[in-house]
Amino acid sequence: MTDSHEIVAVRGARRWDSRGRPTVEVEIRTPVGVGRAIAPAGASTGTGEAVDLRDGGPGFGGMDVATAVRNVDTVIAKALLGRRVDDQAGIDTALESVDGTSSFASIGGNAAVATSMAAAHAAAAVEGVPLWRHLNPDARQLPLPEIQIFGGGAHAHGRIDLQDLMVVPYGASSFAEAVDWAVEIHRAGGRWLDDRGRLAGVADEGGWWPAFDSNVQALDALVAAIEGAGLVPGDQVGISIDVASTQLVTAEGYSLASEGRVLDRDDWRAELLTWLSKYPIASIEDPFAEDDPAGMQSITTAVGERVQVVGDDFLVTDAKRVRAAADDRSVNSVLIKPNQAGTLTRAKAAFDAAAAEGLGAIVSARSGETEDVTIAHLAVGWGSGGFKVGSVTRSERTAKWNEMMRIEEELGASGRFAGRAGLGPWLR
Ligand code: 2PG
Ligand code: MG
Repeated sequence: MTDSHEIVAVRGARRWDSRGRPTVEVEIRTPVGVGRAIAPAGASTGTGEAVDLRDGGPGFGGMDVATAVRNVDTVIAKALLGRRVDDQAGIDTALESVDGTSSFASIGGNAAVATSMAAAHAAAAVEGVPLWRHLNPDARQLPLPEIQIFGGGAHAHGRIDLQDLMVVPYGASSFAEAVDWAVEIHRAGGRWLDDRGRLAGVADEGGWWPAFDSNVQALDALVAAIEGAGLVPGDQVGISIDVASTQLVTAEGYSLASEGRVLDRDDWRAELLTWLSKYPIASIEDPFAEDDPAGMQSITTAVGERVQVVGDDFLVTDAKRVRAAADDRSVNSVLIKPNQAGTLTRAKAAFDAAAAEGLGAIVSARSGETEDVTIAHLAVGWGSGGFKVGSVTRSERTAKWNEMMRIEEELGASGRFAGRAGLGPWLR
């Protein structure tokens, strides 16, 4: 007799992401449960990430995923059929063996992560519980959201150098209230731009695409937006920026193209420290490039007890890199993106390494997303302090916020909003 946990079907399909690019969906069936997941995709990717398999050629800008989908239907299905769907580690190891590279370059990181997440959903479905509860029945914490107000960098054709200008509403009393506040801030930010004729559109993650003259003007506008929403910057709501500075590196140094300035490492550090002292910035991500650990270390040493310093491209959700960064004290928090790792097991190992080393963690979406809400469940099930999804517009973003609000309602009185503690243990 077939076991209710036995994988009886694995199927890939091409779907569309929020940038109009093809992506991989995987569906996994057991006799009693179905799990489905869709791979996200980054734009500002770190070189150490799992690699998405794209077909090249003339169609869809070379971004098609026919080969990755075929891999799901053939080699991946063959490796997984008959396995227990609740053996996440075994499934993820099987994906690694089928692939044979460290970066999933052969089967595709997109095929791997969608398969790994689909298996988790199928296992939860067999048990008849939500994924977060399957991951940890005792989970209680709702994470602190980082919510984008203005988008820039690689997500807005470099109109401004900073990639993500976000808010962390740590003074809110619940996750839902934190989103309420962000919506008002987003509205006030839009009004600020509109009044000055500086509203250029919407960036990739749903934040306003502003026509600012400088990065500092963007920070001024963000402070004004928080105040415009009737909230107190630094007291109720902090600013969070993702510099994504690997994108800024040129042969001459860190280039602020929107301001026509190139800074060497010392001047760049001084510039960042000025921003961090003048503005209520609670969190800064990738302030130095992925290959500049000394830069990361220098800023963490300077501000690490009052500002969350996050490694994204710098750590690419890799447990080994997380442990090395903890030894160097080059970050105090880690961004966790399942598709950078390629499997949930690897992503969880990076998350666990952060926790074991006393670092904070933020489960994060990518700039290319879909209706898939897996990360909301991972954030709660794993006990993440932070949760980064993008802005409060566009359904691929609101799908995640809305799912988190459902989880908060399900937890009811037993739920606990992380608030300021979501910024990680260094900042208590
Ligand atoms: C990041 C993410 C999300 P991308 O850099 O943190 O903002 O962007 O998915 O393009 O890497
Ligand atoms: Mg980033």
